Amino acid sequence: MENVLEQIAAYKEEIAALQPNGAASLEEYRIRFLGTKGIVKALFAEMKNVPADRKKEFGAILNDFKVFAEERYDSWKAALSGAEESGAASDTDLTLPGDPLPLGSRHPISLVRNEILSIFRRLGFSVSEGPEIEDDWHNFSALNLPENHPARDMQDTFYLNQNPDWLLRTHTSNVQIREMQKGKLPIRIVTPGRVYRNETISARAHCFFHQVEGLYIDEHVSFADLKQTLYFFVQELFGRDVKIRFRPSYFPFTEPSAEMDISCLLCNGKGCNVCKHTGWVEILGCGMVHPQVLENCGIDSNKYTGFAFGMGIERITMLKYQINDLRLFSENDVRFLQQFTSSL
Ligand code: 2U9
Repeated sequence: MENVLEQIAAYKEEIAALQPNGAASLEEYRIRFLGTKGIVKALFAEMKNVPADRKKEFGAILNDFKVFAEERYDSWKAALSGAEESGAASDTDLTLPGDPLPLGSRHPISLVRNEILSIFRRLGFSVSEGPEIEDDWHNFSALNLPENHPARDMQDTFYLNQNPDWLLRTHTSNVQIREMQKGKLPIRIVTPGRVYRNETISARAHCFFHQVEGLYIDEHVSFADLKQTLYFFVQELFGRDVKIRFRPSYFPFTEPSAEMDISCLLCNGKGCNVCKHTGWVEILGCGMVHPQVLENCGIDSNKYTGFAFGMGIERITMLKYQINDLRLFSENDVRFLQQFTSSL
């Protein structure tokens, strides 16, 4: 019996020194001490070998030990489940880096728009935006396109059923008109945005697309300022080797008007399918703001002059990334969209 008492004292010391550090070691403890084939059960089985006069004393010591072993188990278990709830001491290693979420990529139109805006920001232009649903005056009349003007036919328009004076803007020039009406000069803005035209959808045309237009109005603004600004712009966008040329054109809102070509990026001006063997590709339209447009917005055209330009972002994106079908931009096919990365 003395041996057994010594053994119980040793077990008590062992248990006092134990610190199970997870569910697995706690279960190991339970099986070893409290299980049906465990130490406590085995010690109770020793009872039959204890002399009758010491059974009471042995029983009390054994009971104490059993209660001690059970209490230890209960308190460890409680501590462990509390710790698991707060995330500690579980099998999860919280110091491991998390599983990365799959990152999307920017739409190529957004990438090129951001690149264009960043170039003009560096030249001192600020970005201005306005409504896509517009009234006839801000979209047409103020821009020298009075009712029944043949130039209105150039841009087939979506009108709203509720009110034939309302339409989906056909260009972002409505933003410039609204800015000019505020009467705060000088003005140096670029206006990115979505525009709408009633066109049959094909590889080369769509019923909506994106533009960036620009406007600079101050005293003494000249066509030379326009040329230098746009030259800087294309060199930044396409590289230092790009060449430019201006061709005379006609827009009702600018006079004189021009279209600007750049040397073909694919064949370096030698002639290919993209430039239709001319060596040049058109990228934007521009001109000096028509004095009548200035007056329409309350700006004194004797004192102020300005230049304006407009470009389709889809067209520039197609040239930059050699994309041959406009419809790819609005189909949201991830196999197409995943191919574009940029820091902007
Ligand atoms: C104001 C005055 C003048 C903006 C201009 C163009 C020439 C032009 C086209 C390029 C391709 C439209 O997207 S496109 O189809 N734009 O050629 N845009 S000058 O002129 C303005 C704008 C606002 C107050």
